Amino acid sequence: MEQKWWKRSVVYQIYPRSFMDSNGDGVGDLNGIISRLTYIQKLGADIIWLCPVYRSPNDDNGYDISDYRDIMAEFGAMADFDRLLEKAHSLGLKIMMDLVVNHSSDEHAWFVESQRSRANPYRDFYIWRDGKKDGPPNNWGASFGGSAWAQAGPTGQYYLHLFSPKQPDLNWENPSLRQAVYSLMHFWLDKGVDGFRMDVINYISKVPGLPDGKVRDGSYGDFGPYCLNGPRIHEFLKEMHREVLGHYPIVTVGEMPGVSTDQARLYTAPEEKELDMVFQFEHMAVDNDENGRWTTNRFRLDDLRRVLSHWQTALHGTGWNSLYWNNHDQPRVVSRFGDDSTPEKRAASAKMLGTLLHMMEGTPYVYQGEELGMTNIAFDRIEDYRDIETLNVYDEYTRQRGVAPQDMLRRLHCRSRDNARTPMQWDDTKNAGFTTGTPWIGVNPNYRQINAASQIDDENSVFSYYRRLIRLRKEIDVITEGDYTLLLPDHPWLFAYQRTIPDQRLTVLCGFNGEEADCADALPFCKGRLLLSNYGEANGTIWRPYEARVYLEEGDAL
Ligand code: TEU
Ligand code: CA
Repeated sequence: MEQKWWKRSVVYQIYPRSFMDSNGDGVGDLNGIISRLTYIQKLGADIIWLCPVYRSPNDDNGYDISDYRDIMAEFGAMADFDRLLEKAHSLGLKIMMDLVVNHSSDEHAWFVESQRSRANPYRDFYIWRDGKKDGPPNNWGASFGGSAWAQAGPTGQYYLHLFSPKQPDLNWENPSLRQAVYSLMHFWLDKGVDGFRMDVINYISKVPGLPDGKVRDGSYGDFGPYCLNGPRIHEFLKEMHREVLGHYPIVTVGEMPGVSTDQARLYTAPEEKELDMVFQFEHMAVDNDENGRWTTNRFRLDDLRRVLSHWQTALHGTGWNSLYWNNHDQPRVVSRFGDDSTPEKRAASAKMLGTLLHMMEGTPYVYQGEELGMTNIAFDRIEDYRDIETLNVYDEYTRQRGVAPQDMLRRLHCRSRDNARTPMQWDDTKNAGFTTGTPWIGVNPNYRQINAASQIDDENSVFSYYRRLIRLRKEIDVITEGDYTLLLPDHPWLFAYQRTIPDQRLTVLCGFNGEEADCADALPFCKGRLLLSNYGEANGTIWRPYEARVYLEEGDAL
């Protein structure tokens, strides 16, 4: 596999609304990001993934775009974006924009026109259908609850929205729509941005006829089989690559709920000329239960180990993995797969989880605050939550499914997207140094103990450990290129694997043990130089809580 620059890169994801507020209105903004760029540079990340900053009514916090060529008023102006780009580049940081083109906002000029009449030139920029027996065209349910169809305008027709009613799906069957998207992509790439993260990009090709889906739980049909990885998806992505992507030295990652390794290979193999990597979701479902995501269910190490190992071996030498634990849609990993019950276990397990991921093959993504060991939030009232998905699912489960409010709040504490969206914790001053105003969402009260100021100069902090992990990726070839072999596949609490190239062997041993334990099984693999440990040094077979060790063997005789 050719060595592409982004294979040794680490991406830092910024959710602008919650990152840094520069003007005291309680909402993060572009000038706030500019003021914190040197922090990201100190961490050692190479690329910033910027969640949507385009003009938006914020029904889904920017994932509902009303003008792809302008900046959201709350975040600043285009001049601020241009300064951010210039300053980032001057610090050696690249900027990856968030491209949301499966759907737009219903306040986009295209939709405002489209809903006027069947004959409007923009009608076919969206997916309009006649209803059936004065009901929606099919039984699909939307991701944020309710029917995936709504009516607008005087024609009585319905339009498709796989997310909220304010996020109408764009009609990719229409070549004019596709050209309009390619044109906006050129607009940003010609400004010098360095790539795109593409929101639910494997949703853009729908099965003709839009047939009813299987009704699973609740009363709506599943759109998945008819909208994910659809019949023309590769044709569309190859056209996008021909028309846009192939003309710039950029990096692309497709967010692909429901993608398999076989499909991921087709999306990311260089010879396919589509995308560079994908976000898969299998490891994000290991703690679902029979009711899906909305549960307090804990994961099983066997499942996590099996899924991550499968993706490592399936894409080795053919495609490329993105490696992530967190993003703005997921609960925080130290609370989810680690242990935030004490400061010591939180720090140890945060470092262990970082080790487990960053020593794998792929491009790692660090979500804002992950490098500090930031945790989930437990708001005790639904009124403290802000996320449309969280509010809708609380309403559905308490009013329609008979789940007690306190029980549903406990589930939200584990799975709500707002776990990732509380303000970045910069220091122990008011509002964690995020804003001098009233934050748009509550700050986690543990900011006094967990914040950047207390960690950036502490050699033993999670921040400093993440810096070492990121630096190792640039120094040790086997991390980028090595084969993957799972070790001790049945061990009850140790996740261990090896990466090898002819003259280097890396052995990574990560304990999910909550208490100190003896690990004689690990001893045969503890060979070579101890490259990194979250306890500083190794102590034979004694395995401290959430202990991680990385050994490196080098030489021709491996
Ligand atoms: O998320 C895609 C998606 O499938 C989400 O529904 C996500 O999986 C779910 O919330 C559980 O994690 C993307 C964006 O990342 C998300 O923020 C947007 O809300 C969504 O698309 C619509 O644009
Ligand atoms: Ca602000």
